Amino acid sequence: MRVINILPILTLGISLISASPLHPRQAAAPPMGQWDIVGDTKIATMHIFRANNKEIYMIDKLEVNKIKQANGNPAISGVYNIETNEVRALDLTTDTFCSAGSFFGNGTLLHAGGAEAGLGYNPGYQSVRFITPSDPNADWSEIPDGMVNSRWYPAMASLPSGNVLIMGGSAKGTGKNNDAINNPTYEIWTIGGGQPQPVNFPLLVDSMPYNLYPFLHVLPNFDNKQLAFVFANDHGVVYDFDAGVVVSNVPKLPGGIRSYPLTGNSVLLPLRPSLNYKPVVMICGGNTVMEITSPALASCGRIDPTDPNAQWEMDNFGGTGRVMPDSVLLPTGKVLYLNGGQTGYAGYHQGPKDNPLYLCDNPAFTPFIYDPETKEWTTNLVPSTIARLYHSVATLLSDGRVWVSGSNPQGNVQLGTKYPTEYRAEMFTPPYLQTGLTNPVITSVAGSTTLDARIPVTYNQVVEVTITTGQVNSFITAAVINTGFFTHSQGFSQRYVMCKITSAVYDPNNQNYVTLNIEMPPNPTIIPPGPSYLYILDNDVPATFSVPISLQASA
Ligand SMILES: *[C@@H]1O[C@H](CO)[C@@H](O)[C@H](O)[C@H]1NC(C)=O
Ligand SMILES: [Cu+2]
Repeated sequence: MRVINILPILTLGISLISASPLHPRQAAAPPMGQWDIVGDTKIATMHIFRANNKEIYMIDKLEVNKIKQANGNPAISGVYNIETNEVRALDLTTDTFCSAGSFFGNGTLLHAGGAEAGLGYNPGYQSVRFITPSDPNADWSEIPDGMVNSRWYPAMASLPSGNVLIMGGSAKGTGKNNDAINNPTYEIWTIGGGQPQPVNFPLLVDSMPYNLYPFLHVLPNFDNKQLAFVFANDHGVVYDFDAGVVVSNVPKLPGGIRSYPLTGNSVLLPLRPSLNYKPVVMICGGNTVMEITSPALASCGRIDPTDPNAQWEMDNFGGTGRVMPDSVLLPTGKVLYLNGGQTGYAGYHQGPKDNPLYLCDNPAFTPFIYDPETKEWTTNLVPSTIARLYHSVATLLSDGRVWVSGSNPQGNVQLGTKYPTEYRAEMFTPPYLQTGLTNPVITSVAGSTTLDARIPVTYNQVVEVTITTGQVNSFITAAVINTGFFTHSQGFSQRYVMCKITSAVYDPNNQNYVTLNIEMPPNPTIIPPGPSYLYILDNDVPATFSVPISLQASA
């Protein structure tokens, strides 16, 4: 008889290993993972988000991309179909250059900010834009002067209320921020509400000039509070967005500067019921000075910002300095770091196209995988062949692969240069899909066998999920993942919550059929309402696809 193991929540082994330096793998081991060039994005992918199991929404800045929108202007936004590798152009009227996005709890994405007019487009500095990917032929609607003031390089987050936070930015495109253009405020867009008023946010004054695209993570709690960790330059705060007060200051992160143009990466590590959803933030990479030859930071710091004695625990960034790294939370609860370069900082190249001087060079071709539990780095992964520098992105797919695109360190499309405007879409297959073990298949969720439309679930709901397994000794785990909105090394609202599996029963007539009871996250501070995905894994091998769900504030 086959044995089905589920994660024993209360006895989950918690690693007690303290900060470990590198654990080099055997030199002889062949590198793991696989890269495939899969398609042509036709639009440079400065910003992307995945909207369902087959579509990635792409947003660029104003430039003459390969396709046009309906009115004949060059398209700057489109939908990439992962199954067909085809692109559908979307219609915009304002410039989206260095903007941000996040979902409302109702399934509409709010996108905000941008820059000056051109190519038939209006200015986008104050624009807000809405799109509901579940609509047939979804397209943008815009309010060009939606925001009271301008935001280029703002950060955004979905809040526990289902509303969307927009924070910071500057009134103009700039190499680094300055007081004349700084916008040290935030605003909260509410479902059904009108234009919000900006609120002052002092961290964005005292972190000058390195405060653009501040890092922003909503923090779990059991007090129904809208708390977030906000970090810019080399320090951060915990802030209460209902009370409008700083709850605590977090110590300075040593090593250098982590925000644009010395861009590092910040990720909220997976939240686990066994650790009572203790939030640990990991910030990696960046640089010390805006110099082309300056080696990127090879350090990471991790911290629980809610700990009253919060201290940074420093780690080595897998042994390689990186500026502009992207991080993708994998279904296994590990973090994939990829893209970026090993020297310099973010920005366009200097000099002519024929003889450009790139601000960031020495591309980091090899992805790393970080295990937040053991603190080990897996670095013997196959390198990509494509440089992914300024304006490159990556996102997790439904089947556990990672889609990677972009790189465009110039103001206008340039092809045939050392680091061109990059239109090749690439797929990274992580080692967990190369084990030879059979992927589980999800066959129903909450009684529904239609698994490509979002299934509504509520907090704490115990959801019945049926799967088929093909492994001899199954070990089933489950997680809810918000795959986030990616731009400029940021994964806005990206989150991973491991789920309790309260029971697993297999069909006596067919040992491959298993019925699971999976408990959804306990409240909207753990993961805000709106679109997410339910991933099921068997011995760390993800199901053939994950199921789009929609977390609802109430039944
Ligand atoms: C969600 O709320 C936003 C903000 O009020 C609104 O623009 C959008 O139309 C709503 N979406 C749906 C699907 O109701
Ligand atoms: Cu940019």
